[in-house]
Parts: sequence; C-alpha cells; structure tokens
Amino acid sequence: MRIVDLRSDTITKPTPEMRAAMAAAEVGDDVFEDDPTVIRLEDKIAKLFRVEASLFVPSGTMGNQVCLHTHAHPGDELICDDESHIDWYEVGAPAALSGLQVRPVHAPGGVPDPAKIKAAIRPENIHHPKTGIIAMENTHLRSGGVVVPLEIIKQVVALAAEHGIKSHLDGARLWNAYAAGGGSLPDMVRGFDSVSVCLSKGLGAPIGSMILGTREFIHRARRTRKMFGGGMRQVGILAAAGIWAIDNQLPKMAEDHRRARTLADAIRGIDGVRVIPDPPPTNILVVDLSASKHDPNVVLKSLDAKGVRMLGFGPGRIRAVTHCDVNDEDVEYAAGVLHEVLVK
Ligand code: TLP
Repeated sequence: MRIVDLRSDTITKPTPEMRAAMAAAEVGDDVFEDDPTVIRLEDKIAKLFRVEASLFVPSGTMGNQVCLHTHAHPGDELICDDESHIDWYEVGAPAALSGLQVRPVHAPGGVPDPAKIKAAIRPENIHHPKTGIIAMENTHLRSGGVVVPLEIIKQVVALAAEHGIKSHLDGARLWNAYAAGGGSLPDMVRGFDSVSVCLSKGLGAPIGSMILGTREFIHRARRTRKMFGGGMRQVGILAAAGIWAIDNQLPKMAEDHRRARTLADAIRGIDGVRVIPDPPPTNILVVDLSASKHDPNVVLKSLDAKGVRMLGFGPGRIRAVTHCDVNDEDVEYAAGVLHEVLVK
C-alpha cells in the first residue's frame, strides 16, 4: 500500500545525494569552533540573510529558546501571539528555562496587530513586569502557514526598537514565506534582534536550525547553547546536509505549496468542510470539520487505514503538511483518499 505521510514536514528523510554530501563532509570539533563545514554553513546563512553572524543549533525549539534566554532577564514579560509555537509547543520553556512570563496577544489569522502589541507593552511602574521581548512567527503554523506581510513585520520591529524591547522571529518556515513571495530573505529578518530558521522542515535536512543576529549576540548565544547542552562536536556531517538542502531544496519549495493547494481543491465544497485559510498560502493545509458530521479522530483513522497520515490540530481540526518526500502522484492519491473519506 502507498503511504503518504503528511503529518509534518519534519518527517523527511535524507536523499542519497544529501547522504553523499554528509559522508564527504570535512569535520572538526565545533565547540572549539574548528569544524570547517559548520563554519561554511554559518557563513552561507549569514550571507543569504545579510546578517553579521549565525549559529547552528540542533532544533527549532532550541533556536527559539537560546535566543529568548540570551535576551532575557528573569521576571521579564515575553509578548507573543496566543497561537504561536513558542506558547503552544515548547513545553513551557520560556518560564522554565529563562524566567519569562508569557503575555499572549491575539493575532487574527496569524497576523499580529501592531496596535494590540503596543497596548500590551507594560508602562514603567514598580508593580509591573518589564516587557523584555516581542516574538513573531513567519510563516504562522497554527493559522495554516500564513505569510506575515512585510509591512506588519516592519511595524512590529519598529515598535519594539522604539520601546527598547528586544524582537525575536521564529522563522522555522521562513523559507516557505520566501517561496510564497513574502519578501526577500534579508527583508523578512531586517531589524530583528534574533531570528531562528529551521533546516529540518521544508528544506528536508534531518536535523538543525540556525540562529541569526549580530556578531555580539551570536557570541552570547553560543554560550547559552553550551549551557543548554547544545554544544556539538564533529557536527559538520549534519551541517553538510543543511548546505545541500539550501542549494537543492529551496529552489523547489514552491512545489510543496502547489501540492497543498491540490489537496484543498479535492475537498472544497464538501458539506461542512472548511479549509483555513482557503487556498492554503504555503505548505500547511488546515481542515476544519467542526461544521460537518465528521469526528476528526474517526477521519484520521479512516485516512490512516488507506495509507494517508495526517494529524489532529485542535478541536474539530486536522492538518496535512506537504514536503519534499511527497511527489505529485502521492498528493493525487492523498487528495483522492481525503475526498473519499470526507464526502461519505
Ligand atoms: N513544529 C512541529 C511541532 O512542534 C508542532 C510541527 O510538526 O509543525 N517553530 C515552529 C513554527 C514550528 O512549527 C516548529 C516545529 C518549531 C518552531 C520547533 O522546531 P523543532 O521541532 O525543530 O524543535
């Protein structure tokens, strides 16, 4: 039976060519900053985004948390949106690791409202926590891979700078925002005090994320990474996968977006079934079944029985994420199965 695994774009496996690049990688001890392939990756990323420096970390979660910790003073408040990955899926790390109090602010459809963020900034008062950091997410996962408009990014970054507050971008899927026409890579990160981007989602690398910032920030983030146990040794074999992924997968990423739209096309118009947003802007298809007769858990089981894997995504919702390990035939098959299960 054909298996089409759409649970996440984190599930991709390295291709034979990527494995060959990994096998051929020169390595050294990266804690001593001696690994030539890691240095090559960090330089490549810094140049791509036109920032001073970058740092290789094991995961997107570590990328976000190393940045937050490097900025944070315990007791500070972190403004992020109420549907953000940092708030939902990082195991309470801002509080546990950095003493940050999270102040979630609603961002309709994944796009923050600068006026709401401004209103959440604490005035100077002996009773209040200090607003220390404002975080954004682009693309925005829980709203269905929404690309945050450049104008909004600029306003939020300017607002943070004006108030002396640090700004952080969770850009786990910033590559998708780029492929969808959300802006150039430098434009989408300009002005942030820190950014984290993932190699192991749409780009298809087996592991790894990159932190971006000034040389001074990256120097401090390197110490935080070591403290969190993320100092790695002969890790050039993994950095080589990242370099290969940027050169070979990034140019193809828009295909994942087209395939997500193919899935949406197959179910549009079925009674009570809604795609959010429709059409899906990038590689994430969120299907809201709450107005239909379907129980999402039963739907997931029926799909799985036919080899199509998707995930529950909050009350009444399921999601599919397209990625480089599914091709047009896989998506045609999955679209057919999804239609068949939902139309019943
Ligand atoms: N997202 C995963 C799960 O954690 C939900 C997924 O399957 O979508 N920021 C964003 C916006 C993310 O979507 C993720 C992963 C991360 C950060 C964390 O990356 P990792 O999994 O590498 O720690």
